[in-house]
Amino acid sequence: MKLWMLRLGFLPLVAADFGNWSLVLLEEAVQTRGAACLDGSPAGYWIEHGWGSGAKRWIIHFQGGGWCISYEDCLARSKTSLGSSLNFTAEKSKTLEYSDGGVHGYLSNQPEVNPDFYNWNKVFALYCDGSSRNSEVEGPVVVGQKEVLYFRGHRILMATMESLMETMGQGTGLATDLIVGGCSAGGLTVWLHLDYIRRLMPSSVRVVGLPQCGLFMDQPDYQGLEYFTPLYAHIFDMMGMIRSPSLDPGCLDKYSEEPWHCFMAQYVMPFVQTPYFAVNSFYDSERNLKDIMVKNVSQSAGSHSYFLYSCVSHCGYLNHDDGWRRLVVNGQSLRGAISAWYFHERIFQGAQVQEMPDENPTCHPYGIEIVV
Ligand SMILES: *[C@@H]1O[C@H](CO)[C@@H](O)[C@H](O)[C@H]1NC(C)=O
Ligand SMILES: *[C@@H]1O[C@H](CO)[C@@H](O)[C@H](O)[C@H]1NC(C)=O
Ligand SMILES: CC(=O)N[C@H]1CO[C@H](CO)[C@@H](O)[C@@H]1O
Repeated sequence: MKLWMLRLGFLPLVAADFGNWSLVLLEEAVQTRGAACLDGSPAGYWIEHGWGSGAKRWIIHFQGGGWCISYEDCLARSKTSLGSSLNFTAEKSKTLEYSDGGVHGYLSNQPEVNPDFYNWNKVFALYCDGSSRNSEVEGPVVVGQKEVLYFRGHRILMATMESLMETMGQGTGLATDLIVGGCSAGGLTVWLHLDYIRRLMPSSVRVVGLPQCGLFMDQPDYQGLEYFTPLYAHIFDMMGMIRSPSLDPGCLDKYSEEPWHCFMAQYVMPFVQTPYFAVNSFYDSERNLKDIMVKNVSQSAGSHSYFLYSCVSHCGYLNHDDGWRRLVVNGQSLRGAISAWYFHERIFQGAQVQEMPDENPTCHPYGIEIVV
């Protein structure tokens, strides 16, 4: 799977200080659950504890980074931080500064940037399974003569949520709020597992989803090429996804002949019951056809919210200090729409269908630096 590296070129002048963020490695869960990255190392997440009015409120952001599509590809990935925790500590600043746009925008701890969520507990869940937390193969897979791979995305999801629930229960007492976010393969993680996470949490916790750019459509692209569908059908089998307990039961029922459908957001969307606010660009990967995306999202939405925009961007707006403040669709900024939705239950259903990418003057003028 190629990595998207969009509009690179602007490095911040001052290195950010991520002193309040610490790494949690889920070491015990390797033994107890078999929750492991592709290479067998423990999964993990970065956490910044909340304070004041945010002390019992939580955001978890699921990091993205595509998928691996064959044993060889997964083996190559297992030697990087998208498949191994070996370098998580060493790569702290890089990850928190750039991955999916980093811990900016809705993950910022600055009240000017992020007045609603700045003091919440924030979790940046690292992505090391290559499956949007959906693989489930019991034994290790031997590749070549001696190399071993683990497909344990579901177990990582469980280990992560268990660890968070334990932390939530310590000190401040039970959490009141949980926003489940993510971009790209992390956005797909939200679509796939939001209802399951809802069921894991005590009912007193308000849980909502904020998936960004996790819609990879089952459609020929603008060049007539079928890109995502054959890919997903293949990795669904290869990674044992049918055994993932967090797949949507309603979707599996409907697509029992071809369950790989339930690894695609557009087919899962109509079954998602937990409130969500979908954030997606039409031009994120050049592979989406905008009219079809609008139709699909709007027909599935019901009373859910969505914010569809025409900027050339994959991840980056939700996690970008400037982008998330300035991007406007139908007279409403991304930040403002999410705030009104979360705190005043105002549904926002905005899709800006424009012929030309970046025609909207509130698209970021100088490019957003992100690595997915
Ligand atoms: C760390 O958190 C404190 C509040 O507990 C905040 O005042 C400070 O700005 C934070 N530091 C950084 C570098 O984010
Ligand atoms: C860890 O970092 C070293 C040094 O940059 C690199 O050579 C190695 O491939 C990395 N390994 C993983 C698993 O990320
Ligand atoms: C609700 C809706 O519009 N669903 C459509 C989404 O896209 C797929 C593939 O084009 C269609 O089959 C669905 O009918």
